[in-house]
Amino acid sequence: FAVTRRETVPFEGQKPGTSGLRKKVTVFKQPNYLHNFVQSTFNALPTDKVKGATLVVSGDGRYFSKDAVQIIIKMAAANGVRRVWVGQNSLLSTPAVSAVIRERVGADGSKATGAFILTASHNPGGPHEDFGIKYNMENGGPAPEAITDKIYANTKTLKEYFIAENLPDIDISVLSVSTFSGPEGPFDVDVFDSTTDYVKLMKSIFDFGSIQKLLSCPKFTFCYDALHGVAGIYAKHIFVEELGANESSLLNCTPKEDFGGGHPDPNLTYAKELVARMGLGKSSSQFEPPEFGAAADGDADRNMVLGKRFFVTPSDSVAIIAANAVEAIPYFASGLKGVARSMPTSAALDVVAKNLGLKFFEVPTGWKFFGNLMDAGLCSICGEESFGTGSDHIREKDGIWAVLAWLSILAFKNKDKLNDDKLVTVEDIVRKHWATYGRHYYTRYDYENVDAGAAKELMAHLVNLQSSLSEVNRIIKEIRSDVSDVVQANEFEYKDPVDGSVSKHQGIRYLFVDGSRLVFRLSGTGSEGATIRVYIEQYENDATKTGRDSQEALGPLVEVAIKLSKMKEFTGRSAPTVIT
Ligand code: VG1
Ligand code: CO
Repeated sequence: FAVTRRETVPFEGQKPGTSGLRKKVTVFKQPNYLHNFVQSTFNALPTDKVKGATLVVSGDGRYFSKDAVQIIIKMAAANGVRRVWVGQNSLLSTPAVSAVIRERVGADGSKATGAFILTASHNPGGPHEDFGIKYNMENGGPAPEAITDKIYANTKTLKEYFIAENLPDIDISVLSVSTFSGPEGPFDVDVFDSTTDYVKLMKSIFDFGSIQKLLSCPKFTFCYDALHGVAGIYAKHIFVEELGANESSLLNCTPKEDFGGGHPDPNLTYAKELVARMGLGKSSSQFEPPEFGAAADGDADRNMVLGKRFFVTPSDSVAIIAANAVEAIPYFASGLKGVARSMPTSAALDVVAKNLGLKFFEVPTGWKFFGNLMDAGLCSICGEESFGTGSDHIREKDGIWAVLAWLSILAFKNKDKLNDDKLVTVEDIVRKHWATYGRHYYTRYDYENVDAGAAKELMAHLVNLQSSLSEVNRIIKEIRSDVSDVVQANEFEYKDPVDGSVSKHQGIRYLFVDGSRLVFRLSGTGSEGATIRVYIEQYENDATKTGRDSQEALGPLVEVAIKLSKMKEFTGRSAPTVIT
């Protein structure tokens, strides 16, 4: 093949957000739009991570992925990349990409040093919906800010890109290795099986035998909803082929370019079918829901865990996994190095860390911050309130891993009970956890697609208020006299303990005397307007009061959050788009 140099002009707004560049497909389809971002990424990397390197390219299979893969292959060839690894049909979950970078060894001993992941995660897909692209590094984790800042800077000045235009399109539906000869030597495209490496890694972490026993117990019923995302191919391989679950326990496990028209976001609003099946909808007393249910987002790094008629809030989920990991999961048998959560995630994990004497870290939103801690051997398990949970087996959150972790805990708690009348349930485990550690009532209100200017004004108003706590407390007392006092209010700032880098403006916090918290952030993953997230949390350690309905328990604080922020005045919204 030959290398063609094409002149181009910069596009505005190619700044990677919390997790890569996410835009409408119509934006990505503009001539040179994707090309510019890919070339800007190559230019931001050290030369040896491009020339002669091995890169992974794949994603959740959403609309436009197939075109994007061919473009990136041709640009990789032209930029001197030695080989590109593509999952069959360009499918690889985000956690599987991380696993492939870290674990896969090519036939000739080659190892990947990076990946382009093609996904907009939980955002809808299709010709009029979102596409996304992000770059992951040699450790398998998202590019740090130093790199994403450089990529963005490059996008603003880019004048040219390189592409092997006469390289034929690769048939990515068949497993194969194609070799081409270019000006700098050979170039390979290896289309490999999307699940093998990941499944092998999961088998090295969990005791599949004990999970299999649980799944084969007739009293234990199971349901998994991939929301038509890429998780489906892993669910089939792991839950059905390896662990013997019934095919009928899988919902929406065939990946679709438009996720069947749905919103591939595993929460109580968007995972409607699963929520109904698990008896969380109306009139659920007429049937017997499964014991355990779970869902994933488009790229399978998120998880929602449900019990029969019972929702496990993600902040509790990571705390419960951490509290039980050493006993229930072979990978952690020798102990946890430490645990970490993102700032807006509830403090349920903090209490576990304190009780077990574990190192604990609070980082900004987004998985990239956990990676440094893990690389330095400081953290084994971490999570976010946004349905993300994971461990140091890779450098991304991992939806299937979280489900296997829960199944392992259930298998462990039930190992001598499989013949009893009643199994220990998800709800039993969570209630017992609350009784031991106290409960962090938690909810998140999202106001999606509000006017970007209005959102900025609302945030500025909240920052301004922080200069006078007595004024804040006066306003709060007017709204609700039964809410405790704010003792501290600031914008969260993080200094990475490993590399010393500082991330500012990571969310506005109001901390109350009784341990309650209100946090306000603007989303960094949307593709249109702005999304305001309000995180509301209240701690209760009186064991007689941990069983309340969370919306009811949090009612007073929610009212304070909405009125203090002047949500309605700034945005015109009288209700959030999504409550989780
Ligand atoms: C959201 C979540 C954050 C998560 C990020 C990527 O970011 O809040 O916790 O890490 O999505 O998840 P933001 O900036 O919109 O709040 V994924 O599964 O969309 O890659
Ligand atoms: Co995701």
